[in-house]
Amino acid sequence: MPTTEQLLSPKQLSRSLGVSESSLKRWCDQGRIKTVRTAGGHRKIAVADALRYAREQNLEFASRELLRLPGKRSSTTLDKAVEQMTDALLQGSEQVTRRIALDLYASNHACSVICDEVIGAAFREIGERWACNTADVYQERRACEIMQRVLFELRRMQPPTSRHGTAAGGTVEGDHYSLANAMAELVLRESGFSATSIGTSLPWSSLVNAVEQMKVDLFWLSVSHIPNIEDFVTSFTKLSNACATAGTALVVGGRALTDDVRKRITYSAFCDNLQHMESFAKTLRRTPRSSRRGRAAAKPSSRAGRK
Ligand code: B12
Repeated sequence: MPTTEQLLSPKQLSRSLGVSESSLKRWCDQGRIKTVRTAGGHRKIAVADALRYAREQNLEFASRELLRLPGKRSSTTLDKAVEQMTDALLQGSEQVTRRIALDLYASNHACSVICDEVIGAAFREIGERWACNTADVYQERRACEIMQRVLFELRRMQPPTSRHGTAAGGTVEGDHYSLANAMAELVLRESGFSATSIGTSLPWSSLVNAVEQMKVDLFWLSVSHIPNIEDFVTSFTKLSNACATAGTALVVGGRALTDDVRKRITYSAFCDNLQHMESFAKTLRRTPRSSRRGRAAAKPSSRAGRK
């Protein structure tokens, strides 16, 4: 499996895309495909940039080839992929799980769709089976470990980017749910943000420090578990105020943010899922950070889930 940093020659890439080498060199020179020059003046293309081009142009088979996925595609529909991924995760098969996720990526599905509609759905099913005692605790935990690694691999496939702004986020102390947090980072990176997860189970004071010091355009908080609602609401207000002062949009999501909790807190956008956050992030892309200062967290502004 190639890494995103690995460089391809125009000849290698033209073969993957099924086009002539001269056309490919022309596209490189026109800036349609990001190209670097070696010390000797030869054009080279990073796998990540080649993949991005293939995904933009809907070149599914080229993407598969660039990822060097062997054999036939694993899944034809998202529903089938959910079924296959649930089985693979419960069986502890990292190889099959990776293959399904990368196949979807190579088939040009957005990361937000893969996360919401396949991985999220597979974990809901695993949660059901755990609740009905048809899946053991170790199977659930092992599935999380596998998925963390697969998400990291998808992240490595992405080209480095910060074209549209900066983002950071995490979960608050007592909330150990790491997958949605990693997915938020992945999806924002795909939306062109330089996004950094600052981790899970962080003290509120540290979240506030991060907002003040990192000065990002968007701060996300994933909330899957709230140990004490009163404490949560009080501490959340401090985070919200810090975001308002910094001109940072505060985006929240997660199963623990029930209607009752949401009525008591202020944020820029609540998102039911990652596709909603992706839409919201797009609305921020053209707004210069300075013009949002002082009002981002004070007023809800998302079409994805206005408070
Ligand atoms: C894995 C898991 C755990 C793991 C997580 C480990 C890890 N490294 O992440 C651990 C071991 C921590 C765990 C513990 C517990 N769990 Co648990 N867990 C799950 C499970 C199976 C999957 C959760 C998950 O990661 N899903 C994948 C993510 C991607 O999906 P998601 O959370 O639905 O998130 C989506 C949206 O909410 C949204 N979203 C979420 N966050 C954000 C953030 C932003 C910014 C945005 C935009 C969107 C967004 O987008 C996501 C993708 O669509 C769920 C099952 C379920 N139905 O969710 C049970 C589940 C949540 N757990 C449950 C329970 C009961 C527990 C425990 C109480 C068990 C116990 N007795 O100890 C503890 C509580 C621990 C705690 N203090 O937090 C119950 C909750 C029931 C309820 N009514 O609340 C569930 C529903 C299982 C069940 N069917 O009964 N759990």
